[in-house]
Parts: sequence; structure tokens; C-alpha cells
Amino acid sequence: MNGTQTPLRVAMIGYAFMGRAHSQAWRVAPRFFDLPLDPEMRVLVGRSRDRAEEAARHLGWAEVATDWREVVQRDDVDLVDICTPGDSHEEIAVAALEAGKHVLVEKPMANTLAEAERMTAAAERAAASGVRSMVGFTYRRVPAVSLARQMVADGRIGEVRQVRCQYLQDWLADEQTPLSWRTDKALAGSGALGDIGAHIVDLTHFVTGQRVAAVSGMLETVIRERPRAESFSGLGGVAGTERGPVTVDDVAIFTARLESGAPAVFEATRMAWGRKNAMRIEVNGSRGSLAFDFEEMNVLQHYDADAPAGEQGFTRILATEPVHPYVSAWWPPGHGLGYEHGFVHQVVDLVNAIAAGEQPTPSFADGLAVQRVLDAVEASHADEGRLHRISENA
Ligand code: SOE
Repeated sequence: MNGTQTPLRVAMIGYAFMGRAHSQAWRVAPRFFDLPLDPEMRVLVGRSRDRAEEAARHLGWAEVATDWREVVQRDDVDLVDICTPGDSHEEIAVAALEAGKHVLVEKPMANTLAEAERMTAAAERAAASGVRSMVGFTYRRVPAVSLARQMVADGRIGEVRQVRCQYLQDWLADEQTPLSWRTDKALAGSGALGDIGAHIVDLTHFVTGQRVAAVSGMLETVIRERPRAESFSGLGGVAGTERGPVTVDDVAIFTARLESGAPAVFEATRMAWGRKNAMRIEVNGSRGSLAFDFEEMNVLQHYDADAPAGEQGFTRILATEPVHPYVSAWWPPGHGLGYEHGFVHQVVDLVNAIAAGEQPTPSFADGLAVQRVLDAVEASHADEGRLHRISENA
């Protein structure tokens, strides 16, 4: 940031957990990375003016507004960052794109396949006049994950034979954790499937360079009723005495085939006591394996089947060195990064792509590819687990 650059004036809609993570990213990115545009945290949008004003003060936004429809039309806004629950993504994203604003939308990009298709069509129309759009699959930007993708692409584990992916959390394992928008199908679209299953589908697409082509799935709502919340904090809140139904899945399990025919297995759950944010992928190739677990997010494990027989075993690569993706902008070697850095890298990649006149990734088309998988898992579950094909040649 040098004060003479072209500004990139941002409006952010929503200011809860994701809004806080995005705010920090907009604030920090230009302080650690040389960006070709100067992000300005212009306006924070929330339904309650008082609460939005308090959030704006805390998070560093210049002003607040309560009507996103008016904000996406403003001449002093270049980019709309959507951090609301999924039920409003389509309406806001399409309106913003049609108003010529770049869009960053939180994952999963939509609550239904039809919404994601309409959003992708709108993004493609807008791209013709240089308007860019991106879905917030931030884990792509964890250095160890980016490194895994590079190593697969460079043939370091040979051909991908098999993938196993899990996203394990426990914040809904307690029956007293109250209902929230995340347990409400009308607002969230689905439960573990869309909230965290979407991440591991995108992770597989990103790391292997192949899309999921067919799935056979099972969904389960383990705790069917919960207390209504008196107040919220983080992912939980204070339970009241009234109770209500959980209308989303707690657990999503599916087997799959990738485009190459390679088998894959996925498990997403928010019921796994003791697992806090264990987003894991293990890829077995013809010449070795790679394994990543977000609970040790600075480490990528590599097994090289071509190493001398007496020296084989998983090597822990510490992805904390200046040669690793994104790391040179941060701390001295070995000092490590955290959850929030993926959001900062997301801003960096988005701003660079906008300035270069390129389509950032993951694009809305990439988000739609994930949505097709989520939709197929739901369809397979409704169909007693039968195989559902996503691409013709599966
Ligand atoms: C809750 O499951 C959650 O906050 C997800 O919504 C996020 O996408 C993930 O990054 C962490 O867990």
C-alpha cells in the first residue's frame, strides 16, 4: 500500500464469524503483501444499525448501511463481499454482479443447485465486462495445502489412485448446543454436508486437479431437537427452555469416483467429540502418498515409495519456509501460520486477479462443481444410497 494506488472499495454484507475473518483479511492483506490495488473497507452492511455500527467500529469499516440493495448500486463500491447465510447468496450476488461489482461469496456458494447455476450464469455474463467473482474456499490458501496441489501436479506421488477425506468437528456433539441458522435448512441449505463437506469436496478438486464424478451418499441427523437460543456466541450460544427441530444433517458420509475413476471416501460431521477442526485429506498415488490435517495446519506429510527401502516412512514437511506458497510475506522461517491466514491469502489472490484482469479461482463455476456434488449426495441419500452420476463419463 503506498497511498497513490487505485482503491478497491469494498462493501461487506454480514459481520458474524465469517464477517470478522474477512474484515481481518481486508485489513491485514495490504500490510503484509504488495497489492496492486488498495483495499478500502468502505461500508459494512447489517440489518440492525446499532449492531452494525458496533461491529464496524471493532472491525475497522468506515461506515455502515442497513440495505444491501442500495449498497450494491453505489458508485463508490467496487466489490461486494457476501458473508451472510446461504439463503441470501444468490439474490445479493446476482444483484451485485449485474451492478458491475466484483463479488466474493462465502461457501457453500448457494443453498441449492438451481441457485448456484443462476449465480454462475450471472458471473459468466458479468465476466464479459471485466467483473470478477470468487467463492470463499479459503483452505486452498493454506500453504501446506497449496504445496500438496503443487506436488500432485508435479507428479511427486505419481498417478492419483485413491483419496480419503474427512472434516471432523464437535461443536454440535453436545445436545444442549442451541439451534442456530446453521441447523436450519431454510437458511443454511444443509448441515455438515454444505458447511464442511463442501470444503473437502473443493479440497479434493483443488489438490488432485480432478472433479468428483459420481457419489453414493448417506446423511444422518443424530440430534433431532435442540433448545432454541437465548443468545449466540461463536458457533454456540446460551440455550433457552423452548425446543425446536434440527432440519439439517449432522453427519454426511459418501463414497465417490473422481473423473479418472479413482475411488474416494468423504466424511463430514459436527458430532466427533474431540475433533475440533480436523479437515484431513490423504491422497495415495502410484509412487507415494500425501497427507494433511488442519489440526496441524503447518505440516504436509509425504511418503515417497521410491526412497531406499531402509529409509521409507512419512516425512513431515514444515510448510513454514519462504519457498512455500504465501509464506515469504509473513514471519521468519519456522514461525507458522493460523486459520486467519487463509482468508488473508484469499484477499491477496482476489485483488491480484482483479488488477490483472483475470478470473480468480475458485470461480463460481468451481463453486457450482462443488454444489453439484452436494446435490448428488442429497439425491443419493434420498435414493437409499444408490450411485448418482455427476458427469456423463463416470
Ligand atoms: C463451522 O463448521 C465452520 O465455521 C465452517 O462454517 C467454516 O467454513 C470452517 O472454516 C470452520 O468451521
